This record gives sequence, C-alpha cells and structure tokens, in this order.
Amino acid sequence: MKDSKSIIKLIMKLWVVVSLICLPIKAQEANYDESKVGTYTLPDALTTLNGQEVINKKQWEKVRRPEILKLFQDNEYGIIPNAKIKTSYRVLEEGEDALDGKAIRRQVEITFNGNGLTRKMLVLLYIPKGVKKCPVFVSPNFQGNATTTTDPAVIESQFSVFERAHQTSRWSYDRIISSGYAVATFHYYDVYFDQDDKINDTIYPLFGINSNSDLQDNTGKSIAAWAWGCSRVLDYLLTLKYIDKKRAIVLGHSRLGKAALWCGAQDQRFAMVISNDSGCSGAALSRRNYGETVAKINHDFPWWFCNKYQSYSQDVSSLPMDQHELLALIAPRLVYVASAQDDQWADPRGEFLSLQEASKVYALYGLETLQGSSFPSVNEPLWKGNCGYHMRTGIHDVTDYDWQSYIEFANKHLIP
Ligand code: GTR
Repeated sequence: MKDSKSIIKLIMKLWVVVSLICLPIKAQEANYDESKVGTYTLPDALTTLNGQEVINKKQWEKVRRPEILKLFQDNEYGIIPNAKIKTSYRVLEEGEDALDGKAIRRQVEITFNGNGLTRKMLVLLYIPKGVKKCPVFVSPNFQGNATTTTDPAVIESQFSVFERAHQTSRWSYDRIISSGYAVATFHYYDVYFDQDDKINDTIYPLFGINSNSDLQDNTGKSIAAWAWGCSRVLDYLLTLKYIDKKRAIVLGHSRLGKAALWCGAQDQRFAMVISNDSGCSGAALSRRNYGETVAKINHDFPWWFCNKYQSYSQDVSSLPMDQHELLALIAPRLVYVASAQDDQWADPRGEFLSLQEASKVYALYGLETLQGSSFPSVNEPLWKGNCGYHMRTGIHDVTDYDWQSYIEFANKHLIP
C-alpha cells in the first residue's frame, strides 16, 4: 500500500517536471515581436449587446455587468451547477504561538457532501495576534499547505507530493502577518487535480458530473473549480469574528491567477482581487498575438476552460468578449495586475493594456483611470484610483516584492 502511494507520488512528480521542461519549448514557438502582434478591435466594455452606450453605474450594474459575466460563463470559464451541497467545518488544529509568536494558526477541514459523495479541503489559516478585525488574503497554493512554510505543525495536504517547506519563497507569511493581514491557503488539488480526465476526483461529482461526457458546452472545469474553492474558503472565514467581512482579498499566481480573477469577478464579497502573472486567459488580452495564445492554452490544457472555449482557438476575434472585460467585472473594487519582465509568455504589456482598458469602467464610479498612462518601467508600480499594476524584474513567480506591493496598495485603500 505504502509502495503504491510512493509510485503514485513519483509519477505525479515526473509529470510536473515534464510539464516544466516543456514550458520553454512551447514558449519558443510563440511570437515575442511587438510588430507582429497584429491589429485588433476590442469589444467595448461600455456598449451593451444591443448597442447601447453605458454612461452610468446603474446601467453598468443592471445591464452590462450581467451580460459580460454571462459571456465569460458561457464561452470561457464555464459554470458550476447550482445543485445544493452540504458543507461542514472541523478545526483539526489550532496553535497560539505560530510564526515566532506573531500569529494564531488554525487548520480547518471543510467537508462537502452532495450526491451521496464527500470531498474534503484543508485550509491553513494564520491570523495576526492581537488584531480585533483584520483583512484577509485567500490564496490557493500549488504544492500543498505544508510546502508553504517551515512551520512543523502544518498538516500535509491530502494530494501533496512535495516535501515540506518546498515552496516557502512564494509565501511572505512574516510580512503578511506583521502588516496586520490574515492569510488562508489550500492546495488546489483538493478541489480539482490539475490534469486531464480527472473530473471524477474533483468537486464536480458532488453536482452529478462524473466524466467529460457529462459536460455541457458551458460547464466549468478546473479554473471554475479553483475559483469556487476560494469562495468556499471565504464562506468559512466570514464565520470568524476576527475576520473583517469588508476586507477580503483573493490572490492567485499564474493558472491560479486566472482562477482568482474569475473568482473575484463573480464573488463580490472580495474587496480586492490580485492577478499575479496570470497571462493568457487571465489578465492578458486574448486578441494580442504575443506569448501564449488561446489556441496554445486550449491545446495544452483542455481541462482548464469550458468546452466552448475550444471553438475560439482558430479565431480569437470571434470571442464575444476579451480579458479587459473580466477585469472590468471587478469594478469598482480594488484590482491589482502584476507581471514579471522575464515572463513574456504571459504578455506583460497585454496585461497592462487590459487593465488600462478595464479602468474605463471605474470612471463610472468617479474613480481615476489608467487612460493616458504609458506602460510603466520595470519595478515602478503604477497605481491610479482602484487599479494597480507593476512589472517587476525576474521570472514567472510570486516574490516578496509582489507581496510587499500588494500589501502597500491594500494599506492605502483598506486600512483606515
Ligand atoms: C503555463 C501556462 C500558463 C500559466 C502557467 C502556470 O504552462 O501556459 O498559462 O498558467 O503554466 O500556471 O504556471
């Protein structure tokens, strides 16, 4: 039994290593020449489907926002069926002296029951000590809760195949806690294995979806599931007296950045949404032929988006929406898009242009926009109104620089 578990762990590790080796190979095939990006016309976030111009926030909220939300549901991320499931919470462990005595640690198992089945999610939560009500980051992790910290009391996530403390560099817990923020994380595999043909092991069977053949054109897959997971963590957090309901932040990196954006677009309980290097089908404009494209992402990751998205692979101009409208769905809440200079695969300029275009919607709320701003220099964050952007030096990653910028931006807006 133990042997078979180690073999499974080895196969999964090999799979991760092979995907990482393949990334630069794929990246070489992409266009990185700005002169070959092509010309494109973006759908106007402020024109309704029947051609009416949106000139105030009432029209935006009543007509255009729901239209755009539905376009993303039906054509890209898909929906999660609306079936009732039962949720319960169990505190597995609590420590009063975590992170050098600065934080309380709480580990909570969330159990979902539906369709005669059970799924479990393990949440690791750190709360700054002595703070009455604090803002909170909700951010899924790639390798398992115990890989995010050297804290020996952290329980290993059920599907983690990595050693403890393997990815601590991405988690600036000390900075987060010292700044007065709580942070909650969970292993994304708890919700959906990041592999094809794994639907049966995900949350979808709770809703009666057991295999690819049960999928409608607009049924969500992994990105929708990871987004769903972030909202379920927030459900729990909002039951705690020391978490401030009005100051929850969802943050994701890369594919989880796409999920964080989709989560924040739908779940308006999040006051701030952060995309860290989310790239194609995240913050970056799909119509720009630069770095990863819709065709490539659909080919390489058919389990991320709904089936309908495949139909746009050969002609992105036929997409009825583009990614700036995903960012616009976050308005008037805080949105932060971060890129990395050596992560051209994610198209930093396309991420910035997308945010700039989205910021037009913020003007309906009397907020400053990014119109007229030029693409900022590296390591020079550009913050206007409720929109933040930076491109830092370095590779596709989450670094302390990123956390520091998010916290400073959040402090400016969320801390009285
Ligand atoms: C890449 C993928 C990107 C990005 C990245 C990641 O292979 O092409 O869209 O999401 O993975 O999640 O690290």
